[in-house]
Amino acid sequence: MSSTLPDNRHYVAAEKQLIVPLGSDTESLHELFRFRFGTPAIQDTASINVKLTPAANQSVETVWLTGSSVKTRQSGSLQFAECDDFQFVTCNIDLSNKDISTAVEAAYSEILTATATNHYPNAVRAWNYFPEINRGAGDLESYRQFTVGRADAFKKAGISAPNVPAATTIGTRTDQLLQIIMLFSKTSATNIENERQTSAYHYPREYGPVSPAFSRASLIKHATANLLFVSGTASIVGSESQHSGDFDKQLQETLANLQALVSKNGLNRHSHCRSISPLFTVYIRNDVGLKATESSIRETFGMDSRIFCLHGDICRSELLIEIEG
Ligand code: 3EB
Repeated sequence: MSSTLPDNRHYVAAEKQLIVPLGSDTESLHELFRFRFGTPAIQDTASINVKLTPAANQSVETVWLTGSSVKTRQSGSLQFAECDDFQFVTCNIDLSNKDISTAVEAAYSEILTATATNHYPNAVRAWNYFPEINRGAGDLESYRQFTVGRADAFKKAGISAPNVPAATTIGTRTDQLLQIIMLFSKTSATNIENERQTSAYHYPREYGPVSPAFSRASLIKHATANLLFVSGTASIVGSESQHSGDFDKQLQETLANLQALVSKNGLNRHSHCRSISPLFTVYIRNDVGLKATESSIRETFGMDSRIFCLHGDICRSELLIEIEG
């Protein structure tokens, strides 16, 4: 399927978001992959119906475009969508009667085994969505059990820090479904850490039996564009959550983290003569602060920022907001 690229520079809180128009004229863009949030479920190999609802009750889709042709296929429990440079791999695993760490280990191992020998060797980005992320106490909390399964699979695949991908891990509120979306690339990525935050893969023991296997961001320097994938970012300084229960302060701390990440690495958009409007996905526990979030992001990153907000649970129960970019 091909589509043309509208001028989306001033597109605000759109139903459709277009990103990654990689180095091609706008006439020949092809759809590589589509995230659907809160839209009627459609089953095909090049999209996923994520079990999160948009906060403003509009339906939202994120469409990834490429200049090269696209092939899709299915193998085992995995779906693949591939173009010249990138490959999306997705799975939907029914968690009924399953232990989350075992299910995650199996899913990640299937993905990493299937991709170990293919043409897209670099794991750039992962999105993980599953229900009841904060259920259970201490090390038995679902999120922590998730990190155990993920760590086992990366270890078996020989992928270790700092080479773990950028990631988002968010709790859903319906269905017993583990949804994993991974992006692989031919071009190698440079992983980036944040000087305000301890690397997640170095978090101390108190935050779980294993440290979470993800990088703060992943940068691909492409012939025609630099692509920066920023992990879900929250109100954490060092390794400690800040401003428990205070939405506004958490929002400001989160934005300070995002800004530190991009400015320290010379990635702030003003250093590029040609950059597309940044795209932010915001995950919030409830609607408190929705308006403040949109205006603060625009103040910090530009009025043309494209923002959409989803209801979801953050992996630490005291955190109310997380933003990826
Ligand atoms: C944090 O900074 C907040 O385990 O995949 C953000 C992004 C968070 C990804 C993950 C967790 C993950 O620790 C939580």
